[in-house]
Amino acid sequence: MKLINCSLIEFKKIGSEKGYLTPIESNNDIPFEIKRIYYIYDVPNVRRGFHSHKDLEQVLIAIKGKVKILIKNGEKEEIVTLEKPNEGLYIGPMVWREMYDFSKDCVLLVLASELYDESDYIRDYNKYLEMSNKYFSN
Ligand code: T46
Repeated sequence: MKLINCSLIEFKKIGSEKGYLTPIESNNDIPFEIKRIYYIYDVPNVRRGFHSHKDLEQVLIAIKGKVKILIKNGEKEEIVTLEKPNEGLYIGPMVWREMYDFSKDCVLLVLASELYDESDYIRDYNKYLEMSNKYFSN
């Protein structure tokens, strides 16, 4: 991926005649310790997100269905379609994200490096541009 602080992670997919299993271990399969998980589902035709995080690291996985994720750092942007339960999108600090086009059945699982903290969010886009310019020019 061309965006700094973002990458796609392919998880193991262990299959047999019984179906598939994907294991995810803190620090092994993803680059941080998981302190929180949450999931987003039953999303109507709306866009969510519209923010960046100052420090939080997360991995987004469409464990069911399909969703598009727009990620940008002020200069570059990229759209990623998540639709495989064994694929995760790592989003590190200072990346703006918007999630949209959720399929009806989509369940978006998010693994996060920290507990919920509203003060880590940057929800104002102009403020984000100002802060990300400084962050990425270092
Ligand atoms: C992100 C994207 C991918 C909590 O109380 N605890 C939590 O752990 C979270 C994540 C949210 N909330 C509350 C805060 C809001 O009152 O749930 C409400 C909805 O959260 P928000 O509008 O931030 O949801 P999204 O879908 O825009 O963003 C979420 C995450 O908040 C965010 O960190 O990166 O998913």
